[in-house]
Amino acid sequence: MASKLKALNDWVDDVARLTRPDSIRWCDGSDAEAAALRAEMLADGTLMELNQDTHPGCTLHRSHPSDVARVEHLTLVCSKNEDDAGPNNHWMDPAAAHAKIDALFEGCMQGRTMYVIPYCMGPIDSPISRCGVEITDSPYVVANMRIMTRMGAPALARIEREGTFVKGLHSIGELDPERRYIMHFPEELTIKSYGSGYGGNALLGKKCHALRIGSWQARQEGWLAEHMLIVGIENPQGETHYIAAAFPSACGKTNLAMLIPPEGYRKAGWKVWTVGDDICWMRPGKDGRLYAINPEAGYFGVAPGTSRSTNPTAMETIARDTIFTNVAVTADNQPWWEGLPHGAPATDWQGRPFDAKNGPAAHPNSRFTVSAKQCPSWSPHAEDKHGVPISAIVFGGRRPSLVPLVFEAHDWTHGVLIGAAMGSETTAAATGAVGVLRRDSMAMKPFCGYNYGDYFAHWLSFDKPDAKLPKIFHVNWFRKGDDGKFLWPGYGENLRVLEWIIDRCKGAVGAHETPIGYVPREGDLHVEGLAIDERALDTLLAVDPMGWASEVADIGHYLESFGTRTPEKLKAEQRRVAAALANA
Ligand code: GTP
Ligand code: SPV
Ligand code: MN
Repeated sequence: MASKLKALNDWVDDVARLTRPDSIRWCDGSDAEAAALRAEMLADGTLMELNQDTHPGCTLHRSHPSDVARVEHLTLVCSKNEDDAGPNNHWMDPAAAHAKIDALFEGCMQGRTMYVIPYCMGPIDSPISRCGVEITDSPYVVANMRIMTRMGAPALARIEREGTFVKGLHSIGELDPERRYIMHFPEELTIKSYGSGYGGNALLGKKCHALRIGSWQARQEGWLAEHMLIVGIENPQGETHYIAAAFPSACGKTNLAMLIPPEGYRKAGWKVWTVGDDICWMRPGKDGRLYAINPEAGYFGVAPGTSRSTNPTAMETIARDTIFTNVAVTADNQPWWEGLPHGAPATDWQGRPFDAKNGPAAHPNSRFTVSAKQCPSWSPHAEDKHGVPISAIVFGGRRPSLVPLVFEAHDWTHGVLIGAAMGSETTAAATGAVGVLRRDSMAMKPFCGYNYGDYFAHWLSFDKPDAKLPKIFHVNWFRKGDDGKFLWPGYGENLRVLEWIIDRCKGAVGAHETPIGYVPREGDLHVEGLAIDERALDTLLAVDPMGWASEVADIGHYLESFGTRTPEKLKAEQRRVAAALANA
């Protein structure tokens, strides 16, 4: 098979000439193709079958022990002009970058099969969706892309109709951390990834296309490509409000997107509908509201911490036909990770007999890949081609101190400042130290494909006279007490905070105005039936003016780090908040 599109055939030929695979396979996305690929991977050990009685259709993949997370220091944005990539990205001149990585690609697929994967990010009939083609020598990548995107014949037909597509070239190479690069050429709509087979480094539709290249395109075309979940909250009256929330990697997006209401809420008739758990593409509709689609078709979720008590919806979703990566297994070959109350690990994520001396049994960034359609709370509107209307945008991160449970921005400009100022402790989703507080504007630090200063200006540009923009909020589920324990129970109980957020959007509940924004007063948040003491709640809702004054001063320095690209309007907003704190 080949394509009707000459540009695609020519590119595939060029890549084959460079990488010299033994054979080329065009992926049509069919069940027969998936079954054949699975059989091959089981035969060569790429996949292992898990207990088919308890986990039908489930398999395990162990990645190379040095290849278990995104590699931010080896991820580059190669724009013509270095300033366009900005200090938030690593940059290389495009010609030098192509030369460097093409030397690695030279002959790298000898003895291997080269797969050509046409895919569509978003519902196949949606005007908001965009297509790409990933060329890879990893069958594991094919299997994951089949779950995570709309892959195969329908995507190819759309690409042939449109004539344009994002080009992604990937090879696992020799999996040598010294010979690993994830490069983006936004002006050429091109991605080149070498030397990693893991997640965001290798499934090029996800972070590379849908966020880094996507954010670049979104800026040019007037929309937003964001690291956000999308969730619909249906109240007992049957109204559904959609919320888009940006939390950094491993900070709770999947969990919030699949939330199970606390018992009292469930009995009263509250329901939660999952639209997306990681990426959100939004654009203004004719009525001035922002409409969002989930460009993905599956979840690549964090396994550790997922259990019947924290996320029963995810547990049900992953009960069958799921690829597990780097989890442990029990003696009877069931997948296992830290946080599961039952079972015990017999074999760790590297395939060694489990020994607590070697660290956790499952890698902290071990993941499941599963089709969104298996999610019991999958929204009936998740495939709407015009997207769902967004009522509120929520920012959040891991902040052990200072930052209250929830607060609301005064207006859009203040909300953009709150998003730009976001900070969070680093997690195992990327290689490097864990638990270090860093700024992660809009949870896009690893994913914004251009200069953050320009990105802030792009966000501000949505504030037009006819726009009916969502209200903006900030949450923090991760505040800790003096004993080092989380003060807020989190998970399902987060619905109480979402209820306040939705009521604020409707003008139906009060708040206390502070220099950092509107904060719920004690009675504004429904805490009936919640196991939390009053002192913890006081701490969670308090605003410490001294602590915030130094935080906001630090935000000022951070905004300066993007020089003249930071919009004056955002700097003025920072000065306004600093002055309000000084007078508080
Ligand atoms: P990425 O897929 O990396 O983008 O992560 P994510 O933002 O989807 O994070 P996820 O929902 O997978 O959660 C990551 C970790 O945070 C898991 O170990 C969860 O158990 C934990 N977590 C999620 N929500 C909460 C919460 O409300 N409170 C607490 N304390 N932990 C939470
Ligand atoms: C993240 O790190 O934010 C993820 C996982 O969602 S990865 O696909 O590896 O980027
Ligand atoms: Mn993510």
